[in-house]
Amino acid sequence: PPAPPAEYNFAHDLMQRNAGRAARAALIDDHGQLTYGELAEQVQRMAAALQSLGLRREERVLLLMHDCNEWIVSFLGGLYAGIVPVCLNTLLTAEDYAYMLRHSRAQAALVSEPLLPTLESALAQGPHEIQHLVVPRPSEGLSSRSGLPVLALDALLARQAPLTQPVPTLADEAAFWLYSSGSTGRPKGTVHTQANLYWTAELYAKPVLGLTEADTVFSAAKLFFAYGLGNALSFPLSVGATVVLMAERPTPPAVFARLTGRTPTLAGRKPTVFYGAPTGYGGMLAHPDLPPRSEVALRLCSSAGEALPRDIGERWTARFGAEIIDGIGSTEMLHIFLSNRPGDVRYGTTGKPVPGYEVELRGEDGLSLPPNADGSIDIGDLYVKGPSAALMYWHNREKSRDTFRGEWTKSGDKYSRDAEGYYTYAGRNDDMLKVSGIYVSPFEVEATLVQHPAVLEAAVIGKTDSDGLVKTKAFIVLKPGHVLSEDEVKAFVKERLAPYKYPRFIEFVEELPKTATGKIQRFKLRDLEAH
Ligand code: 3SK
Repeated sequence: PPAPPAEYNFAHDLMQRNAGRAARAALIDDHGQLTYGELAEQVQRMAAALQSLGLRREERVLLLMHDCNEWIVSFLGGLYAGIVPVCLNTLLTAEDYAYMLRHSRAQAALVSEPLLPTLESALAQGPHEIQHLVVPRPSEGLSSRSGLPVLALDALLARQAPLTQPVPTLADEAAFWLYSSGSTGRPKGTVHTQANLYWTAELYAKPVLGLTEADTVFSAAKLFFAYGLGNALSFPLSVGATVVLMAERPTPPAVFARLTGRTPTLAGRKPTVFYGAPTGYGGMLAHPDLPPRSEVALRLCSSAGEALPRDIGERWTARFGAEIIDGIGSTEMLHIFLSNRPGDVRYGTTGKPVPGYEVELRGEDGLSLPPNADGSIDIGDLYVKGPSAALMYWHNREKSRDTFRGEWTKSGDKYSRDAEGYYTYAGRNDDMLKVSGIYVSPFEVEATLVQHPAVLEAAVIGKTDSDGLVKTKAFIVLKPGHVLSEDEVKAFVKERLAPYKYPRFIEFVEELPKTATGKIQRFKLRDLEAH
């Protein structure tokens, strides 16, 4: 595909591509539908609305919403006006948001009403520059204890004249941020350009997934994840497809209702493409209400977030006929760069590099590992090169330098390659765990566990369950004379961290294995689990 011109606005590009599809359904959420014509107009009104609130090009606006049509209107409206949406994970705590408010210096927040109380606690925790809160479909008389004005998104849009010309942004201009978490330290504000959205759609969605305007797509992964953003925004809107959006958690019953077109707004329309994560596929296959093949219309499924166990892929395909295309991407590369291909799926592997990207396996000396005589490559650190890499982590030179190395980006994953060129996941090279496709730092969970008055020490590792999926396990040493139940431990963590970070397995032990200098030897605990 050709590189976009130096002056390039992704939202405007989408409008031009879809100019001939004004009457076709673009978005269907829990409340209703927006056609491509309506979407374009709303985006232009949103751009004007953000400007009317005093936001200027390159300033940031927080986007903290459950998936809905307004999420996409807000994101694209920001891009159209050169205003930078900072897309936040809706599952985090007030402490997390307080940091992001300070770090991003966002000037306004677009927030779903159920998330407002947590954001208000964050606003109360320290300095921030938020001047307006904008809420889609607020309840009557909604106000904020922060004292900031609360504006109803619909009314705000209705007052604007659409901005008919986009702000002339550059292809390389900072367009939006996603926060990425690491094993230590604060989340990193990953800054992406206008062109990066174009590249992931051109290199992955069209040639690998073969998305077309005939598709109706549905992503269990939410829009605030890089995976969900491509799945349910940039990919389908690049080809004129229809997107199904769901605000609630992707439980098996909620996903089944969409796959079978059974919600009131879908009225029988069934997704042809579904994107999920391995835990979600495993949960659905085990659920008693799993629909029969005749009730769904899937032609293709996608998986990312963690390696898809072979058995889950095989059972899903046996049930529905559709293959699951497993791939790996990253927040830093915006989407998938190594992937299986429809018609060439090797379950248990992550497939081959996506054309347009190059990958390299490097040894501990940082040099590319040479292939063995049969063409295979032993386990090494995965590096990737491609046009959708982020610019940097905002205000974090050290971590930016460590990850973005010239044309190459360090993924933090370990991989091997077989003689036929298929890549297989071999773990992380930091201590990060991926649980249900979301990063969890064992150190953060340990630091929370030891805050409990009965806990002396704790160590957290990943434990592979019977489906081959990684779950967190905590080993806990109690203070003498104290007792604690597993449920109490789980509740304690859930109250203090984003709830998905709580340990799924708990074992109380007398002591933890340590080095002579007192460092916890997590590898010994991992070995114990494995045998
Ligand atoms: O987890 C992944 O593999 C992934 C895929 C696409 C985009 C972002 C991520 C982290």
